[in-house]
Amino acid sequence: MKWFLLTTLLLPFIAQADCSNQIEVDGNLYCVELSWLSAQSKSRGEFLDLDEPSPQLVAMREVPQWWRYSVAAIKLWSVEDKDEERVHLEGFRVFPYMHMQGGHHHGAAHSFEFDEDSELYLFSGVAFREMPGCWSLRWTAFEADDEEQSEQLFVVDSYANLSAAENERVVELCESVVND
Ligand SMILES: [Cu+2]
Repeated sequence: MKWFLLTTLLLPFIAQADCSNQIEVDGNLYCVELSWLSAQSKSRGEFLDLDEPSPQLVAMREVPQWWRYSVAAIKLWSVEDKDEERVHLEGFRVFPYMHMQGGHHHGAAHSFEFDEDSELYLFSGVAFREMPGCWSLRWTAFEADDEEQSEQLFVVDSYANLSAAENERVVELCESVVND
């Protein structure tokens, strides 16, 4: 099991590192690279890997047995470190967040942990449920998952289980919510 987890976690990071996403913690800049992994289903409280990539949008009236849970690995390293050694930042967290039309905001159940073996953060157990709004990932080093004490990391606007046309509508929805 451990071997399998390690292999799946490490694979996405063999490609050239991407430092287009940066965060600042205590005056230090870090690169944040996110790789979506296989989506999961949930059966009797247990998550099972599927042959489908994340992120998955869960259709509006989908019954919970068929929900797809999205999973991502997140790599953190110092901007100044040419070796890109993986960093474990105390208190760093990523959480799902939704901006709805009309100004309402809310989060979603999820799990976020640092895997000591791969030295990657694992973000999992989130069902991005379809609704009139836009899902994003925000990061914080504070206790609460609120908007004031966090910053946006990624907008989730390209789902693996949607067609190009459907994803285009998601992008439009996300842009309209931001300008609401
Ligand atoms: Cu919502």
